[in-house]
Amino acid sequence: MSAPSTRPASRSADHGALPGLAELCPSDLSLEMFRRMCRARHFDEQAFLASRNGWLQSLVYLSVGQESIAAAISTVMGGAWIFTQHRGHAAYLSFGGDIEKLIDELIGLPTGCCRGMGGSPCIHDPNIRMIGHEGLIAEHVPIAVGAAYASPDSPVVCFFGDGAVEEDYFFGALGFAATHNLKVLFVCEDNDLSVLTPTSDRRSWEIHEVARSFGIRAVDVADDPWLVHHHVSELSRRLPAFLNCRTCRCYWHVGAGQDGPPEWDRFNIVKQQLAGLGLENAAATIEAESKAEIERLWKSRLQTPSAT
Ligand SMILES: Cc1ncc(C[n+]2csc(CCOP(=O)(O)OP(=O)(O)O)c2C)c(N)n1
Ligand SMILES: [Mg+2]
Repeated sequence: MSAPSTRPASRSADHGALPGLAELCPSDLSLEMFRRMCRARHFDEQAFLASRNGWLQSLVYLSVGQESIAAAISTVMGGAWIFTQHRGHAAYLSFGGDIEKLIDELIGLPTGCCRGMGGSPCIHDPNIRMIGHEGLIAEHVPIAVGAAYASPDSPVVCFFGDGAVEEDYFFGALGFAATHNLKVLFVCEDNDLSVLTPTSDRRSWEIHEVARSFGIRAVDVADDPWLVHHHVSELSRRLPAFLNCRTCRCYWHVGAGQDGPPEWDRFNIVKQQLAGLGLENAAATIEAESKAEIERLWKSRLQTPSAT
């Protein structure tokens, strides 16, 4: 029997919505999550241009469209060890990574966060407790679980994609974390694509249900930052836990281009919601300042003598 070809109802910007969360959230927190989204969005819009102009040494994997997940989680779990796979710019920047060091990394300079040797897919920076991956999808998941086993007092946030969860070693890692009650928040950034193949063509099961079958608490929601913040605040009290987060990437799997319009763009939805909360001006100021700062830093780093 062939797999169903239509998108499930869970592929929606409102999946798992809880009405009133944004209204209940303190304004400072709403704006801080948005500030982190802006950092990632405007960084990657500049990375897009730099890649298109041929100024980057490495392949570039953009987080555009997916920024809200790391932005929200980092406001709950700042200071945790962070493991990501190739689409890690938003996590790096949301968890306090240095913008200039990330630009330098993409340009291939020795002043990059990984000395210019890892590039976009392997961001690694011990200064913010971020461990980069090597290239095999999900290979960092057993390593993240091992880190939690070795350091039981340090929580770990492990980001991966919906394609990565199909690797066999992923399941072993999940089971080990459940058996040993390890402090890991597993975060699936579920953009419904493994390169260009949608989930419905790849598998008939849901990863959050697999996590539950191991006895791990799991939720499956869209990438609304207030919703993510709400669930992670609760889940992080008792780890391990699993968050499957439905999201959309706006650009190509790798490089600077667009496959087509995304199903939704959370960044613009959040801006509209902030306006509805009476925070339009504050949000506009945050975005303008963030954009100007990031553009200035990109321009300045691209002009360093060793950048060409
Ligand atoms: C073990 C392994 N198999 C295949 C690949 C080739 N590959 C690179 S990225 C990718 C898709 C990853 O999809 P997902 O985990 O959903 O992350 P996304 O790119 O959507 O963020 C694949 C199959 C790989 N790097 N490693
Ligand atoms: Mg994916």
